[in-house]
Amino acid sequence: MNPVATASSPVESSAEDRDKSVRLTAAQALVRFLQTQYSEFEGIRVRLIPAMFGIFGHGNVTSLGQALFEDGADLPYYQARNEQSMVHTAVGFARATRRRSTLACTSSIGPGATNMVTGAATATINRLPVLLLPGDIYATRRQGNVLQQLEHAVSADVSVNDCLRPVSRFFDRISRPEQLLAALPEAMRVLTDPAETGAVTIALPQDVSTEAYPFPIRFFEERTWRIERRPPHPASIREAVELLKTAARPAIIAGGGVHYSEAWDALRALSNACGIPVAETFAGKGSVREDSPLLLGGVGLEGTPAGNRVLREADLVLCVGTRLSDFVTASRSLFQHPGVRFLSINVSGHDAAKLGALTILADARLGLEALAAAAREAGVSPRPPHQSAVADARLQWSERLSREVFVQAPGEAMSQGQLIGILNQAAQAGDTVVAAAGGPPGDLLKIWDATGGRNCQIEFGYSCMGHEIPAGLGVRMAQPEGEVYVFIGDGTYLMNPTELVTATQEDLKVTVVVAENHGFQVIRRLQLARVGRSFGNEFRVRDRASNRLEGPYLQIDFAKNAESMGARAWRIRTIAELRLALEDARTETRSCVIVVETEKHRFLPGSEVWWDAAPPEISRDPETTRLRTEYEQGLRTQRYFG
Ligand SMILES: Cc1ncc(C[n+]2csc(CCOP(=O)(O)OP(=O)(O)O)c2C)c(N)n1
Ligand SMILES: [Mg+2]
Repeated sequence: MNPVATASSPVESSAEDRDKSVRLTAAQALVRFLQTQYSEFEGIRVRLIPAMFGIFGHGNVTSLGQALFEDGADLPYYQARNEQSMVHTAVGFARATRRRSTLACTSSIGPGATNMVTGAATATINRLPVLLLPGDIYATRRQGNVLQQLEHAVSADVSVNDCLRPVSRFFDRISRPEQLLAALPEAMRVLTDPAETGAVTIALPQDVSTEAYPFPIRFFEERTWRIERRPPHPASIREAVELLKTAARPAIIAGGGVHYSEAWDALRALSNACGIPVAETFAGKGSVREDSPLLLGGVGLEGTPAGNRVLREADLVLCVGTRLSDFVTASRSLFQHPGVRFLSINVSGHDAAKLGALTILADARLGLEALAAAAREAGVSPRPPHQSAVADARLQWSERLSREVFVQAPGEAMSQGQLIGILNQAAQAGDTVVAAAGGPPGDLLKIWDATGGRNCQIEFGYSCMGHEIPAGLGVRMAQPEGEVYVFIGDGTYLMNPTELVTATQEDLKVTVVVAENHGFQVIRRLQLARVGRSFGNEFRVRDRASNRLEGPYLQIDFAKNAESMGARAWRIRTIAELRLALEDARTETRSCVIVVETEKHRFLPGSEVWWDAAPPEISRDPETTRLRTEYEQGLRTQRYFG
């Protein structure tokens, strides 16, 4: 089923009906309201919230549960296994629809609600809309303290749902049913505002959500929320083009905003016309849709050495739709040109102003188009020395890839780099790979070829282990065609495999590729680089003598676990087996889990940048002390840009 395609028939009421009202409970009003909300972008109208996920408890079963049963014909209800997961599903769905649409998530009070906090943070940090509907404690309070109520010693009106405030872009607690009349339109506005969007939380006290109120009929009329493109101010374009005219080594950093604004063509046009190379962030991966001599790949800590070399020497950096996190800027140590200037196109003033940039507060496409037009008028053209430096950096990296990454090291298991290479070859136009934590996101940023329609959805705003499988379900709900590859480590699989049950229940096929490297290996790699000792990161049994996790590696049957939830599973050791499994998986209708034994301590070449992750200032271990000194040297490369 494709919930995006679900649309109710228009609800139109006559002028005299409009002032009439209908008595509904708060939950019934909410369910009816959600069924008449649409978003519109570039003339395409879709249901803003086409479905609701949930897990019922005493906080929502008699209210929203009843309302969905009686009034929810156009709001299909999906059951999740864990409240955190359902928010991740909504995040995956929202990203795949490029923020035109999202899902609602209902939870009971207490633990169900707090389980959503991590999902909410994932949504808000990634600037992706989700609607959260946690149950809440009684408003009347005549019952005394209810099951799962936190009794705050000095703030009687605080409930655990207040934990959702800092991770929400809008929060309201409905202590009277009629408050929905104000709260819900504001919730929809925030969800559809490109600059403000994120998690929106409407907390529903258990008693209030079953209470009735005469809601005006007009409240339930269809409403379309236009997602607008903000045009740039001409003055900011004039200033920006002055910078472009004089720059000798300009470079672009393309972030998630390029995708949300569908600015791919505008990006390519500006890049080609002015000869500006493009590096991509995690969220911006795939911004350059066809291979180009100006595509540098990833930037920053998990970027390519090619991208980082060009950015290191850039004298003008044009940041488009990016939050410029430390992974992108290498903790603000990447940009080393003494006179480097920054230009930012962003819908969010907060992000635009970072690094003391000259800001173009605008939609990415409109900003890029205006800049390209102004640059053409000003006669900005490619600079040949810059072009050849870019070509040289690209060539060096691609040679290194064939020499060091896509080759089998003797006596070793398959490397994660080889695995990604095979998966990339198997992927076709319209397929999507999803990743969030462990080695996969960084390695995908570095070597996944996202051109030719092989989409890459990396959640690296929160880099939340456990996001991936549920998010894959969300992608599948938005994209009925093409394979959805969820690429995760064994640690992430163990944290949250259970939405595979939901995949089976709803016939939402995902293909999970698990790199089994027997531990939290990316963190062990960091530990060795910054502390110098391996401790507590591998999946090994306790060694009695050392009393540490240094015994034999655990034997975990991931395939059996996946099969128990209705998936088809493979255990893979060789490249030939992997190719065959991926072929079979494409024709399989069930969800698939391909468990690949990968070399534990073999990593991709580094990105050749520094990162601010500090070793301890004090240690009795000379190796740790040495690493601290090395770190402090790197600290000198960190710069202040305003
Ligand atoms: C919920 C959560 N807890 C902890 C972390 C910190 N963390 C980042 S990567 C990682 C290891 C992941 O292990 P695995 O999935 O096996 O991937 P690998 O590192 O082996 O590639 C951990 C613990 C996180 N990102 N998310
Ligand atoms: Mg692992």
